[in-house]
Amino acid sequence: MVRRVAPVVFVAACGFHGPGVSDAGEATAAATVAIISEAELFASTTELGGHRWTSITNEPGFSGTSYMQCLPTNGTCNDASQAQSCGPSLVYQLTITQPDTYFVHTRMLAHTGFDDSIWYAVDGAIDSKELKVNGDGTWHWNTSSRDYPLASGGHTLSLWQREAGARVDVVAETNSAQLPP
Ligand SMILES: [Ca+2]
Repeated sequence: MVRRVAPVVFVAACGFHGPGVSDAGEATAAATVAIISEAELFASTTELGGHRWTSITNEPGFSGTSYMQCLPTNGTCNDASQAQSCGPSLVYQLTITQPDTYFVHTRMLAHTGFDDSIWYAVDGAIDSKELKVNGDGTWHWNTSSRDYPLASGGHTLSLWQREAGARVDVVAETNSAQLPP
């Protein structure tokens, strides 16, 4: 089992040269920054529509101490614009130290096409495109279809039920579409 302490800031500096070392004419590759949090280490959560996000350990392969599952397993919130009034939420406070555009990633597991998606928002703006994984019974990272310009400081990542039964293990923001490490 992989264990992570959240929030974790991982900086992978590709092609970074230390002080006093430089190659004339060589462009400096941008560093990849990843802010990662175990899903179970949320800042706040709400119950709504008879559903709640619950800490679960049934599915092997999760990281940290558990994953969060939207229970009970019946029900959908198909309209992104009504995500906040339809289903329960999970909220994370992520601190950005390097201003850039950031993608959202969530590590999820689904068994069918009926428990494989969630809604999300960065700083309250709900994306009309859900986060979704294959319903093959294994953990996968997925990536938002758009990125967000984020200044230094605290930012809110919110998740909501789309399909009841959805499972979320880890959440992350990175300044590239590359999956978190
Ligand atoms: Ca976890």
